Amino acid sequence: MKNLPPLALIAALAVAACSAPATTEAAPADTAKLDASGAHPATPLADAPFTVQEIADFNEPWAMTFIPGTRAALITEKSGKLKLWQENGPTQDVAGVPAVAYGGQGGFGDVIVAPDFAASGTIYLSWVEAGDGDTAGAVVGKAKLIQGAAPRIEGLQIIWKQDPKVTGRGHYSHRLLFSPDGKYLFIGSGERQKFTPAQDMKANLGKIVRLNPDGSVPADNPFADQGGVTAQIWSLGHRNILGLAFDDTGKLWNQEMGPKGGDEVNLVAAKANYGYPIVSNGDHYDGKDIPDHPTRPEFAAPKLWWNPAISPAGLAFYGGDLYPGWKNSLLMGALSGEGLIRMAIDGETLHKSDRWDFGQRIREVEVRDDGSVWLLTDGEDGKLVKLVPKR
Ligand SMILES: [Ca+2]
Ligand SMILES: [Ca+2]
Repeated sequence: MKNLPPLALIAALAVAACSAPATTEAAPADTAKLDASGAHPATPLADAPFTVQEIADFNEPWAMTFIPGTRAALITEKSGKLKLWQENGPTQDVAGVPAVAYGGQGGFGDVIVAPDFAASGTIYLSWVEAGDGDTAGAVVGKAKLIQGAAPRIEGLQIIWKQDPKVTGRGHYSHRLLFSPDGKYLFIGSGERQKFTPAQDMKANLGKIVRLNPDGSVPADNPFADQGGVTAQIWSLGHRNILGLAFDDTGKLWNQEMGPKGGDEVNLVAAKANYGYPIVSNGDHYDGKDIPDHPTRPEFAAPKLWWNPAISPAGLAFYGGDLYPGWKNSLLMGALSGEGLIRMAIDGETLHKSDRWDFGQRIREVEVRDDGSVWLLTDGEDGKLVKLVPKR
């Protein structure tokens, strides 16, 4: 009996045995300090559980979506082209796309397929439209994609517009996402670098809006009874939303480019106010202070934030098994942060699990139905790349 180790030691050995196996899944205790801070150090790409395979070249690619049940994808180029990339065929230009107001941060934006795409061929696109007096604003349209030797879209119909159009060429956001049940279209609508519209209920800027697939307003929207663009609003107090994703439990997450040192990932709730520009864990780029989130608990605080800035771009839920420990994560690209960030989802909490240093600006993250992760790198020599799991 006296040779048995004390109970505390047995417990410690048991914990050590449990945590010893090599895994990329960071336990909450490992990331608690990072999660509560803006810090998030990058690790070399060589340590990642994948290698990066370059697949195709694009000119300022902005967004992509795989066409369900195929090995093809639609990819927007900011200057105004829509490309149909095929794994086993040529990359084609899709004809019939709208003219876009290209400049600054704007041009062609997002592309997604409708929930009923298999039957209808419907896709949704966002782009920037010029207005009077050097103003501009994002719009969203739907059209039917015709594939084949000469792919094209037909019947393009604009279903939503940023209101009001304002001067400047920044913070359009114009990210699109359908709810998992296919009933609602969510649009990230940036505050157009004008700050105060994010809190203005008479503007749909700085908001996440929720629409029916035809662009009409769902009767159960939180501000539906107020009419006008107010009725479109699902959540407010956002800055520049560049990624939206549902997880497999139906929670909606968004990321947004914050002010200096205030990039955020939020859990999106109806009617919630995320506080910009009244509060932010970052501060204005001109040096002016913005009170941090804890000073105003009535505003919803980010689940995670980054300082220095990583400039988030793209957001995707990962539920697959191709990369060890990634199941139930959010994947997010970083522009100035030049990499890929993985956040483990733990109920309504997120953890800073991985940040890999690509040395390249990442614009878009997409998961194919075989569980493989694909990225678009940013810029005039942008690439479609595939993350090939290491064996
Ligand atoms: Ca996408
Ligand atoms: Ca602050």
